[in-house]
Amino acid sequence: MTEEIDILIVGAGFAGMYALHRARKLGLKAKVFEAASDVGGTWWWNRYPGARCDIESLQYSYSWDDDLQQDWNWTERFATQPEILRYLNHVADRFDLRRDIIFNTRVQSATYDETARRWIARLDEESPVSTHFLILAVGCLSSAQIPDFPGRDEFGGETYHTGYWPHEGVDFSGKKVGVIGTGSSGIQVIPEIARKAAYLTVFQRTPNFSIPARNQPLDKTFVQGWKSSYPELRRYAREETPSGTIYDWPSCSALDVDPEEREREYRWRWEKGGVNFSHSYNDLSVNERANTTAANFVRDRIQATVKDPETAEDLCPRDYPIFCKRICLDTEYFETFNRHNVDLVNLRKTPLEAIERQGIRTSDGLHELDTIVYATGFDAITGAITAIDIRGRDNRSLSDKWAEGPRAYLGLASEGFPNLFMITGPGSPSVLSNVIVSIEQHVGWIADLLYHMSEQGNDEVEAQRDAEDAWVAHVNEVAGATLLPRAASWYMGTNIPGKPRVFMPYIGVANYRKKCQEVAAAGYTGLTLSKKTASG
Ligand code: NA7
Repeated sequence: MTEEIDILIVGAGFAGMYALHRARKLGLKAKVFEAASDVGGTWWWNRYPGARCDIESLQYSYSWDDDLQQDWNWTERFATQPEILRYLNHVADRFDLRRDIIFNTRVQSATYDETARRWIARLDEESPVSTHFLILAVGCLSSAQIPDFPGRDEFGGETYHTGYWPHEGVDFSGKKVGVIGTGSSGIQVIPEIARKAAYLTVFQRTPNFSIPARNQPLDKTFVQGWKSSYPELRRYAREETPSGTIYDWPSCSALDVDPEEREREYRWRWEKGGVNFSHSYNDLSVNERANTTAANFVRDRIQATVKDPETAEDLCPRDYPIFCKRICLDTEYFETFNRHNVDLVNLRKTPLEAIERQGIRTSDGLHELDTIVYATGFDAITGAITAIDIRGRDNRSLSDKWAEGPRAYLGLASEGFPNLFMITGPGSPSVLSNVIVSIEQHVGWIADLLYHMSEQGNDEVEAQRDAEDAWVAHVNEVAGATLLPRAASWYMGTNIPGKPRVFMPYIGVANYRKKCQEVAAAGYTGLTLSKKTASG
């Protein structure tokens, strides 16, 4: 039997949980389907040692319920994965969300029935579900990737991916461990493994810029200050910042000040720790000369920290501008390479040739290992969407439509796929924002649209082709005015062989929000809202 509901939400992370809450407020029958066995999304899967958010906990949290934000007490400046998961469990209990979440169930496909104006979703084992609206809350970094290294399956020891970490944890004591990948996940997990393993070999293809997090316990007075000002701080983050996050925003160019003053500015931000460093000046992401001053500062810190000069040089990024790949935050990452049980293998000098039964072979020989940890990232932003076989009008597949790169109006809806919404989809600020701010904005905007549709008696909404094309061009134009497309990054899809090279996120939270508000105020321009007639 096919169950009939109003809204099917895929994913029970921050986005899906809030979408469920808002759907209930609209009086709609909503269900969430989640592949994991509990809530949390990204934070359910990524439980490797050292996993921690890189946005401050007082900002990386829901703002939609004041009692919730007043009652919950974050304990650290940057919350650990277990603490974020505890928070999401608390939210699930507090708002009784679990009764409408079906766990351990993956949505395999969704097909639009143009006559009924409904989606039919097929699930792992259960009967199909018919839903009026389909909301993809699948996360931007949830489709973990292990590159197709020759001999990958031949390895005789244990293997793990940071994005699929076992719940019972991993005991590295006495082990020879290899980590492949030095993005945010690698940079967080490497110091932790180094402290436990007998020997750690880090296999690095591209060095990354990383800033010390300088995590610390949160001071009660500081927290109280935030809580008492939450309404204004949240409003400011949403409406007036480029990233939905409050930093010490700069007022001038890095080139407007003399080198001594610039050094002082970089140094105090470096000592303060966190992503604040990225916002030292207002042109670091658009002006190459300005950017180089910050990159040089970080390279100098790496050289000053890492004792072996060759290792230090191997750890220095030299072939792309700083801030053009996601900046990493670390706790003693570079210091880890001063340990006697840690070795860095620069895969640019000695490429990885194969994985063998006993370890990893590079061009300079076999590195014998008991355990390999893949910190090799994700098919970001689109991977978890295209993993579902989504078929819209005329049975057209979304993956086919996106073969040359993702296309979505406002990153929310794609022409040919009516009544389907993406939360933090390609073409929205998503990963270039405090993603909770973006999630709340998307869910709120969709809820307002659904309310508007029911008031007007409409039952179908679809992005218009022209509006979508114009939006995709705009996303590219905004990105093209910055240095960001200059780096090979998962923002561009370059980490996945064969993925189209398209800059996917929209740069600018406040501008994006204004644009969405204008669209809604003008009666949802760029979208066709319609009502089924007797003739269909
Ligand atoms: P990232 O940032 O995509 O990092 C993946 C790392 O794995 C990166 O260093 C890659 O090197 C490396 N990698 C990927 N494929 C290969 C191959 N084939 N050979 C060698 N090395 C490889 O993923 P993370 O999980 O660290 O972080 C993702 C986001 O999650 C992060 O920004 C936070 O927002 C949370 P490359 O740079 O491609 O040369």
